[in-house]
Amino acid sequence: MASSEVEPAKTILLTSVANTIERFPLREGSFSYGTAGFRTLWERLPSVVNRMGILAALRSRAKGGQGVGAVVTASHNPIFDNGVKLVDPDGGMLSPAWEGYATRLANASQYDVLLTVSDIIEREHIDLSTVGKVFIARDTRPSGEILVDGLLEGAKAVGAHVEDLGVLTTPQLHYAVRYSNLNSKSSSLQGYMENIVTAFRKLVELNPKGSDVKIDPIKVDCANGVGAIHLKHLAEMLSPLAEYRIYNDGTEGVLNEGCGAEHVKSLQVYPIGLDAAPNEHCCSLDGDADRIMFFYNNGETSGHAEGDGFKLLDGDRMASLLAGFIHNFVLEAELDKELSMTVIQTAYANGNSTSYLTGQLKLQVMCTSTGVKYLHAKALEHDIGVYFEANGHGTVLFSDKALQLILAGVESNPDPDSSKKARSFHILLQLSDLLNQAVGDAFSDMLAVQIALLYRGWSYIDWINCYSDLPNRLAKVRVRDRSIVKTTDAERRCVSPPGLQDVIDRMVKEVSKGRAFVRPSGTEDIVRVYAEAETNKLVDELSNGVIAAVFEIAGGVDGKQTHKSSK
Ligand code: 16G
Ligand code: MG
Repeated sequence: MASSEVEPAKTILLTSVANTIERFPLREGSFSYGTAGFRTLWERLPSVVNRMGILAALRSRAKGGQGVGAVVTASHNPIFDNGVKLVDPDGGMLSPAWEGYATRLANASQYDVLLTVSDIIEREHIDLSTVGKVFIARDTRPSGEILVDGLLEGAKAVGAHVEDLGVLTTPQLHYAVRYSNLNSKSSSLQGYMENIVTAFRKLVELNPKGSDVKIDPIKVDCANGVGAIHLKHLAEMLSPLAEYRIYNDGTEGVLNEGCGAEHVKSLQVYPIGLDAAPNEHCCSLDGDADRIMFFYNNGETSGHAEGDGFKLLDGDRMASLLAGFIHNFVLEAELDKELSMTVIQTAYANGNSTSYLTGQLKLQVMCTSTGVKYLHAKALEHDIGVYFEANGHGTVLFSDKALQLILAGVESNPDPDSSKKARSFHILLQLSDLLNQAVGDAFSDMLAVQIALLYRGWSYIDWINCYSDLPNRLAKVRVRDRSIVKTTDAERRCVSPPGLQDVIDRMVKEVSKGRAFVRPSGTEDIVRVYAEAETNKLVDELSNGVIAAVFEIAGGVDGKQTHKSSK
């Protein structure tokens, strides 16, 4: 665009921004774009969501008009909350550099919005002759529809072409954005479904035991959320090959109330309404279906009625199952010398899962800070990056180099039955299709786990027997100002307030297999305290000791234990 045309174009854009933000006035500030975007009571959000429409359109224009996503969801939060998160053109999380703009815009007065938009245009050298493209989706929250209106208006005000994809899971939106820009797969919802269904079917056919196999039916708690809608469709497409029995589908219960991945993980109890007979395969999705927890009833009674026999298989278990499964085919395809493979975890990963991955499976393991964006970024540095948070977020990423080598292997070995090596190339190719390459996805993770168990002939009991978790505790402590708690070394060490880490170090040293860390939550106004040790008694002592130290040194207000992993 000629420079003489720039100023009029900018003036027109700013006028249009001024008009839209006037319709969605800021009532109060103090918003911060965290690991999950913005998330709070929905009534606080209309102005924020409208401004995120503006930012999404600017981001798209800054990326030469590539598609950008915006999803309205509050994941596992209560139904009266909502949130908004932006998706970059590669289908991943918004670039950290732009998170600052998001926070600035969300808190700006009407006038400052215009200044901020103008500043973003300058700093990011946005060519105002490009046209932006924004994909919008939302979960099933009743407030979603109202909020999407503001999002849509904001994006349109900045001249973006907007495609409202309706009610989708968060990973479906990430997928749509990624493949709208890559053109290598159909980015439509139908394209998403067909992609995973085809990969799953082919993987069943490639199973060395033959395609005439029985896949264990699975009971799926959908948290009364968006997962139910799309799982019904997926289940129809996969019937009668695999059977999904859907619970908490939203027709009666309330979103995330007494159910969902967060509920089963933190309380270690069955979701409401799902009756798990001994050894039946079960799982729980969260409210936007980007994380999953597996569980079963081992038939033992413990006197703890709600959680009798409850056994959880969390993100660490998915990491160990899928990493071992995939590594096996990398070895058989003789790609291990050419491809780097790494498992990425966070400090919350149970110590015994890490020992299993490094000791038994001989895999490299790395640790990053909490939050999908950190794990995803680290996974991208490797040819095969397996990343999972203990809370069930995660996927497996394949680099371009890995995909090229796998494809070349398939092309030179078109018959998968010709050798073990040939079959491995075919299996790896289908796994790279099945596992969502944009972000962790409860659907593709569920299907990948089913495939791994099928190939191995394993039940959940075999899976859980790979290793036993170290007893661990997770607690919340409310402090006067959680921003004084600062960490380093992937959140494993605390550098502020002074003296806290020394106390933790002294306590950890006293305890066999002890480990503990403290970090400020990115989603709640609290500090989290994690501890693990060889026995329940030791971990209780360690956890209580660290909680007391946080109280004393970081200015505690109140605290409680929220999760016991070993009953
Ligand atoms: C968000 C993150 C999740 C992380 C969690 C930590 C995404 C999509 N979600 O839910 O990865 O584990 O925050 O919460 O990145 P915390 O900071 O409150 O412990
Ligand atoms: Mg979620």
